[in-house]
Amino acid sequence: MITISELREEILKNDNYLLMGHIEPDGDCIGSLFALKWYLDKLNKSALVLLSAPPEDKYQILGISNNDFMTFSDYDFSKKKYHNCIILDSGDLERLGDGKEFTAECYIINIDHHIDNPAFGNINYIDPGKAAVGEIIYDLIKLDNNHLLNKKIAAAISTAIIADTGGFRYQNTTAEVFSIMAEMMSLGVDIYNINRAVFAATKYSSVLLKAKALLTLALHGNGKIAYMEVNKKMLQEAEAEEKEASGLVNYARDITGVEVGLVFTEIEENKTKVSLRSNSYCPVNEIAAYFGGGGHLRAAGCIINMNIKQSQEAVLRKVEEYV
Ligand SMILES: [Mn+2]
Repeated sequence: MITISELREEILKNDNYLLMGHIEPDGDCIGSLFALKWYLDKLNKSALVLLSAPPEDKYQILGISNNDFMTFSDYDFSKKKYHNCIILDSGDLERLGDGKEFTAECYIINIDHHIDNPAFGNINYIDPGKAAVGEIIYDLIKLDNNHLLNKKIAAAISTAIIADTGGFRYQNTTAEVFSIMAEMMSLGVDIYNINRAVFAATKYSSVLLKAKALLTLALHGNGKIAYMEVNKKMLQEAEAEEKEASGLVNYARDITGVEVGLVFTEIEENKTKVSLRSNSYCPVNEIAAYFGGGGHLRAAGCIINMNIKQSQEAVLRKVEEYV
């Protein structure tokens, strides 16, 4: 792998960057995209963050302006072509969703921390030892001897790290993470309110969906596997969007004695999204990969072309082999 200094050299070689991350962007994705964008601004490099939709309201705390990004629908591909693209936090190119087409003729710099990233870029900087891509952006910015790091960039880096460490609760929380966060706080970043924005600000529809999903909670494999489902009817009744089901898997994983938590979400009648989380030993990224997905050792996902019940049977059988 190239070094962080070599990564910086590569980035400095070009200008006019398209910055993209995975669809349904989480805090690491949003935080690292805008931290990198504002850093490139300071280097007098032009960069556009391209998103499938405007950032969720909770990220308003970062002070993202409408000039900082564009969405797929308002981006006129025929008018301005980008030749250089930096892709963040995306385990593979498919994670860009419809955004993949915008990268077709681009020279791609791929910056990520997913262990199973196939190095799809022309330049790849993949470090699974980093808790968040935000940590890699921090390392990059630090090469410029501090003077480019300001409170706004620090808040974006903090959001990335807080999101991907689950507020410093996951196994990826290292001494390095705390040392970065101490520095971010000394720059005046409001950690309390970022934490609240990322984890505590919950919509009524999300809570209603949680109530419905929890009623389906079941144990399997001598209590080592806990799973629940989210179907279309529940989404409709709660007036919730599918992405609001994303945090539910933690409730399954956090049950005493459980090693693997699973949520099965109905996308279409014969298309089911599976979220997998583990606590201490099960490599859920292997299980997700078996079904065509991927992720991290303790957090992974896949989409299976079967209905919810069939998907449950297939995945539970596979997880049993591990617990
Ligand atoms: Mn991430």
